[in-house]
Amino acid sequence: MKNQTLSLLAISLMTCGASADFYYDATGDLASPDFDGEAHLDISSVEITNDANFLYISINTQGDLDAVNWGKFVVGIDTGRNAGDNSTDPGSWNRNVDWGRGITDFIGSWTDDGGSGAGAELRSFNGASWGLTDATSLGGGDVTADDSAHASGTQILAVSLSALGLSDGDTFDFDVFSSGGGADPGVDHLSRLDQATSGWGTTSVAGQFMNYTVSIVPLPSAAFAGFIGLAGIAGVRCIKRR
Ligand SMILES: [Ca+2]
Ligand SMILES: [Ca+2]
Repeated sequence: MKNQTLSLLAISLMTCGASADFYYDATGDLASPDFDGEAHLDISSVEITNDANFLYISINTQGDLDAVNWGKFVVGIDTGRNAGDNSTDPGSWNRNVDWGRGITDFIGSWTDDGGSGAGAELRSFNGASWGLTDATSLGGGDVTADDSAHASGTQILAVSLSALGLSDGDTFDFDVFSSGGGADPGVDHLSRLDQATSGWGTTSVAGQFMNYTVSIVPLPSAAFAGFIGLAGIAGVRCIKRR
């Protein structure tokens, strides 16, 4: 049994890159009194995984996204394909955010339709200016948003690896923040366990970005997949935190 346990551990370590990476955040790290009661903006964790074509990002919050009719979630990404940009407009989707560094791409997403849907857009910096790569309203397929887990507080996004210029083995840095409309700050940043801003009128400042490495693992054979399934390790997670 001991040898089997060790073998299963070895398998889990080998397949870790193919399962979701889990990045936790503190809860209750929103400034009072401005953000009191805004549990749907309180990020508790983010999970990222990928397949051969897409990056999948689940942003978990403390609230019920079906119970509110507003809320934005922005994923800032630095792939390193150019020096990046830290401008507010549009580098933080016009929000009052200081990334503390340049980013090359961001996903701006919304949940503010009363729970009946979700949307997102993908914008990228080419080294000189920002451009709109795709949006759910355009339907190009490079970015999608899923509201199926809104009741449990989760915003699910998918973004094309090729649109980000990423392939197997590439590592990128990222942060995620929640926000409201207009020039609101990042109410909660995944990159910070403490308060990122003191209130609606104050610029939020990101902490140290986290990173994710794209790992495209060939599908296991049916027999091997069955073994993994019986072993019950499908839920293995790589837990990361700055
Ligand atoms: Ca939080
Ligand atoms: Ca935080």
